[in-house]
Amino acid sequence: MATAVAAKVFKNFIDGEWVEPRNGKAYENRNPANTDELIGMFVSSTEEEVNQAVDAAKEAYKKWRLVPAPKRGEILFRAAELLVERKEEYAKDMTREMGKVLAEARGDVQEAIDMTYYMAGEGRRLFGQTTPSELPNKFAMSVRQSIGVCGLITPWNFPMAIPSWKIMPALICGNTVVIKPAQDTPLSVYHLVQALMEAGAPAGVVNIVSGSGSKVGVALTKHPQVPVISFTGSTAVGRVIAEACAPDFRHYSLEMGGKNIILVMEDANLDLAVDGAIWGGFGTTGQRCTAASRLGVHKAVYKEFVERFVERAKALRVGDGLDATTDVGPCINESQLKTVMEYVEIGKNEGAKLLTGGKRLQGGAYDKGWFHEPTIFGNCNPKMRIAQEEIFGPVVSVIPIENLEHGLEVANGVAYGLSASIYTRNVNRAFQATRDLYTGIVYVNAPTIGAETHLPFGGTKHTGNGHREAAIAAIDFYTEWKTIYMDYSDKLQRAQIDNS
Ligand code: UN1
Repeated sequence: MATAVAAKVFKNFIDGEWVEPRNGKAYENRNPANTDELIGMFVSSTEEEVNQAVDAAKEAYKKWRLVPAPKRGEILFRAAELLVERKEEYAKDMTREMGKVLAEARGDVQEAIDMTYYMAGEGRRLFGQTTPSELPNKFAMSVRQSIGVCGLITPWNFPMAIPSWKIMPALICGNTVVIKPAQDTPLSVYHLVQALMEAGAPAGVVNIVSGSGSKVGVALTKHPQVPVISFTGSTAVGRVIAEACAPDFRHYSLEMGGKNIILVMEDANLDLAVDGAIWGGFGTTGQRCTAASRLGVHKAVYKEFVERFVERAKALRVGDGLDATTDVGPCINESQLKTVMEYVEIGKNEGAKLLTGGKRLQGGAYDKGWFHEPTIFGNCNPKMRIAQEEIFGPVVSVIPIENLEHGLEVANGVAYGLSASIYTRNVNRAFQATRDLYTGIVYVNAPTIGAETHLPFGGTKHTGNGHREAAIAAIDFYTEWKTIYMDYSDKLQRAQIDNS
């Protein structure tokens, strides 16, 4: 039975208004830790709603692009202040709709706060270059120009942080946005947008169209008035988006899967490495693109490390993220839980050694949610599917390694390249690893998770398509360079000819 609490009906947010869907029906958003709890009803929108939102964003763009960037920054700054005030409330709602433990939900809201302040500050920078011309009486510079309506498609695992990574840089650069939140976590996007609107973002600058990837996502990616698409999600969907964007040269940024490794060398501080492996592997129930789903452990410390790691994993308390004693929350939904269970079977069949976990948690309150035991497979061959494919759940594959060279080969021997880490006390090895790990992010003596908003975020190979989120890198994606030559000589000056 649905509880009466917050069974609120959310409409799409278009042109500054909550609008009745023209065609889309409502769907339920339930708490993954307790599916009796209905978080709210959201619109399963269709192409019609997308068109309406894009029209609004296109109209709003005409004025927004001309608002001085420092003024846009002031709006972002006020939005950040509101998020600070509401952090606890928004974090609790996030735990209810997504399942991650409250401390992590607070971190998620904090990441959105950090990004919003950071991009607010960018309003007074957005630097270009000025440089001497090769010709006399001529001036040269480059400036950033906004692009237009950005279609943003965001995932459920960082329900507020990742939307902020896309919305804030898009806005500060003078673009307008239509965002499609993940179906499982629209509420956190509504909260984020609420803060922006109260902070003074004009109508139409940010629009929300909720619903499925197959309807809303597809409609956005093929809309001729949406020149920019930013997507975070699976590699399979990213490929579809790339194909949809290619024919008319739409800009698209893809943040996709990961199969991140922690290398534990024989000289590592093992206590620290175990802490890192637990946090990296089971934080957010392993549902991070940056999760440490592989461990490469030097054979000299393999036995000892694995014993300690398994013991710690066994002690993790799985449950409702709002309960202060919970370490690991549920999987996001039934289908994700099934994927985890399928991979456990795959691992067993491949001959990996199940060291702990391996089962769905059942009985009592567990029956109302999508809980799975923290699971560790040992003695994995790096070519096994559980050591190659992204699982996105609480499953870690441990691979014995011979030495650093072997560890690096294993680390780089996957289709993805998001994050990697090495635990060692040898500075030479640390530098060699930072040089030779072919990933977008490398950590030394820290797990594979924990990126900060003022540094570029993203990955190589099948993780991304060469763009980065966060930091100045995001500004590069949401603007185009315009190079301006100002000739004040009053005569024709031919570059490369008259001055040679
Ligand atoms: C993700 O895993 O999808 O670095 C994003 C981290 C977080 C962001 C993760 N700051 O783990």
